[in-house]
Amino acid sequence: MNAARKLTRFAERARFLKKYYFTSQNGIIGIPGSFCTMVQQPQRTHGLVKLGVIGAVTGTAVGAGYAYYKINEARENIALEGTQLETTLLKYKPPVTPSRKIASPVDATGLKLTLFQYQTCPFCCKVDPVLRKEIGWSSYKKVPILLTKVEGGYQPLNDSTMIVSLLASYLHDTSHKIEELANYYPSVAMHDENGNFKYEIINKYFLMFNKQLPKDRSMNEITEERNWRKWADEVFVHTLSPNVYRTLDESYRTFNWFSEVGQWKEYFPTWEQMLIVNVGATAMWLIGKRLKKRHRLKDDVRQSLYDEANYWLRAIKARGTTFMGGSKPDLSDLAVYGVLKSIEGCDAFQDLLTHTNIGNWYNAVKEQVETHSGSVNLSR
Ligand SMILES: N[C@@H](CCC(=O)N[C@@H](CS)C(=O)NCC(=O)O)C(=O)O
Repeated sequence: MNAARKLTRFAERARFLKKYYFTSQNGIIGIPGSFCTMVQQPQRTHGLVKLGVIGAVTGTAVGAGYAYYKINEARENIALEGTQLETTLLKYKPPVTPSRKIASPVDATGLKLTLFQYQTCPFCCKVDPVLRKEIGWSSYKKVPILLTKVEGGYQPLNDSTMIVSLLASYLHDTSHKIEELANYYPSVAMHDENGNFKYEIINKYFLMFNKQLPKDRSMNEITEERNWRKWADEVFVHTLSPNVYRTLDESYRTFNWFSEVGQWKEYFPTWEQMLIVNVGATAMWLIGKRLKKRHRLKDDVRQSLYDEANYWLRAIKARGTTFMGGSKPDLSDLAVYGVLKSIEGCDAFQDLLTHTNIGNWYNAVKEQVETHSGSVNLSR
């Protein structure tokens, strides 16, 4: 009823407006003015006041509701602090077709693993779909996620560092089941240093040695490995985005490379692939500038990348070994390698090879990875 009345009034006004508009066009100057001031203006004032009141009331109600929701959410989050996020076993594997299957020629563990990842995400590359519908089944919304087939279902493992620590713990002592080990890495509710609420796996850099410390490694080496892994996540990785999205041109080249290695043309319709490249390249170029500030990179962001790479290389040099782990890469070598591998096709990576000596170390790790040199630890 109300809507019909409004529509009729609108039609009437439109007719009125049309009439005076044409009159004005015909040279009767001032009519539209009087039309406005004498006829329309009082009505508009009423309308405006009414609209203003409605707006204010609605705004206040929505604002109050939102504030109440936020305050409540903050209170609930504080109450959650220190509590553990329940991890549930999936009864069935989510119905997602893997984009590739890898059968390792040297794997003797019998583990059946499904990795949800972005091909060029630095966190994912540490462990090895752009619109993320593939992880719709998960309440954790980041990748990588590793789904492990266990007795009675599938155990999701979230967070690259936790995945690496858990698998390394498993390989150290296979007598513990994956799902048991997962219980040793609880996600605990907390607020970070900026007051943001999050779940964090506080011990994710720790391996579960199960009272059997590795015989060939000192406590100092184990602690160092942990610290360098943390450095890879908290410092080194933050030099990447501002570098690979440094200019709009560079950002486009980076996204085209992502599209190539992620085979986006194969997995997405053309419009989606083009949308991701165009929107992604522009958005990331803008976001890259913010990240540069947030992580206090130098004006010339390349320099920050080189500085951190040199910091890493100096530490290896001080050890006098090929890798941080000695004659074989340890988990910190693999973490830094993974982070860099994610930008292998970018200008920034080529510049890094030209301006630092990281190439020797990088290629040495690459050779170890590609020849599965770590597999000697699997055949015990
Ligand atoms: N701490 C996490 C960070 C993972 C992360 O931030 N992943 C990004 C991709 S590089 C992500 O999934 N972001 C959420 C999104 O894409 O919406 C880890 O190490 O796994």
